[in-house]
Amino acid sequence: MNHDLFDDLAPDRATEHLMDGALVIRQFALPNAESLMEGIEKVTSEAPFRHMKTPGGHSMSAAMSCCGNLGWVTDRQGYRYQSEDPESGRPWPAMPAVFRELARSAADTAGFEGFEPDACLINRYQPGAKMGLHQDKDEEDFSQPIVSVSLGLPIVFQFGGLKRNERPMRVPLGHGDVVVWGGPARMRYHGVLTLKAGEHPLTGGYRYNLTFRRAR
Ligand code: MD3
Ligand code: FE
Repeated sequence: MNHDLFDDLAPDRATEHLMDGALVIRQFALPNAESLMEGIEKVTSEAPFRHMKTPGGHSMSAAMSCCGNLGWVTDRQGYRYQSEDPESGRPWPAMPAVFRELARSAADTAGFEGFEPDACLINRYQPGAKMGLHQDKDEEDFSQPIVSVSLGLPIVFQFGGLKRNERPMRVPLGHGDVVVWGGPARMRYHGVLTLKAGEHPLTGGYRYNLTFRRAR
């Protein structure tokens, strides 16, 4: 369904189809933004943000942490999901209820009913941080969507094709914006451009991104 006609009337629930399978729900997370930030603080007090190493040995410019039954990790061995934080050897922190419920209701809105994420990756961008074009393919079932939640400073998101060489489209993502990526959009290349410096009343000099996944 396309709600473009109502975007001016209901700016708090405006949706845009980027393309088949990708639904942007502008400011969907705004009512929960403070609770989400408290969740991020709780999770990262137990599993602190860190700059993980790619298999190639480079440090990622975004700092990451995870919560839920599984967390995504990268190191010299490769990319994978695992149930323990490699820094502590302990299970990842529990996924806060507000995280789970928001991801489920965004997925419902996009037509993916009953989404039950078992992993939430938390990315924190400081000015200068970016994420190059990549595919998310470490999950077992690509028929499950991914839900992303942006908080704090705005960034330009890049959304490409199924091959790395397809020219990506650029979409600005701001505080509270939620995107559901499923169906034919699920395997597209994507990334974000370099974060510009700024100050946000809730997140200070950072942008946070939560991605909810069904890893297994
Ligand atoms: C499209 N994060 O964590 S969120 C990632 O802003 C990641 O931190 C970016 O890419 C960020 O893997 C982009 C939007 C996003 C997330 C997952 C996707 C778009 C996606 C998976 C498939 C297609
Ligand atoms: Fe990704």
